[in-house]
Amino acid sequence: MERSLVLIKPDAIQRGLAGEIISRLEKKGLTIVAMKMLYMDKNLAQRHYAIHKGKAFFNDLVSFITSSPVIAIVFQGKNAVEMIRRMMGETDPARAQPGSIRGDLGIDIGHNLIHGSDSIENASKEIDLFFSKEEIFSYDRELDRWIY
Ligand code: IDP
Ligand code: MG
Repeated sequence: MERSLVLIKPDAIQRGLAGEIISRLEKKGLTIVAMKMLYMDKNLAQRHYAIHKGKAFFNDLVSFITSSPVIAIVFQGKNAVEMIRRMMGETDPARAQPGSIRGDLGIDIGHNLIHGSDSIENASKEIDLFFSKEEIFSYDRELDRWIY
C-alpha cells in the first residue's frame, strides 16, 4: 500500500478547482489519510523543491507556491504514486494528455494546479515535511478488501 503527497497549488484554489481535483483522485479509489490547508513559507518551499534549486524557474516557483494557501493531502492506495502522476498529466499543461488534470484544466507550466510525489522514496520525504505521524489516519474501508 503506497502513500503519495499531493499539493493543491495556489492557482487551483484561486480558480475554485480544489474540489474538482480532490474529487477526481478520490473517485479513482484513493483514500485520503491526511489533509490540511496551509501557507507554505519560503523555508518549506525551498525544502520541498530542493531538487530544483539553481534552475532558472526556481525563484518564480518558490514565490508562486508561497503566494497563497495550498491544500496538502496524503493519498493512500495501490500504486498511488504512479497512479496520481498519470492522473496529473505532464508538467506542461500544453503537452498533458486530455483526460488528465493538467490536460483538462491546466493553463501554464508555472501554474499547473497540482503537485504529486514522483517516487515512493520522495513521497515518504515529502509527507514528513508536511505532516506529523499523529496527523496521518489509519482506517479500514470495506472496498479495500476487494482491491488488495
Ligand atoms: P512536476 O510538478 O510535474 O513533478 P517538476 O519538474 O518536478 O514537475 O517541476 C516542479 C514544478 O516546477 C512544476 O510543477 C512547475 O510548476 C515548475 N516548473 C517546472 N519546469 C518549469 C519551467 O520550465 N518553467 C516554469 N516552471 C516550471
Ligand atoms: Mg516533481
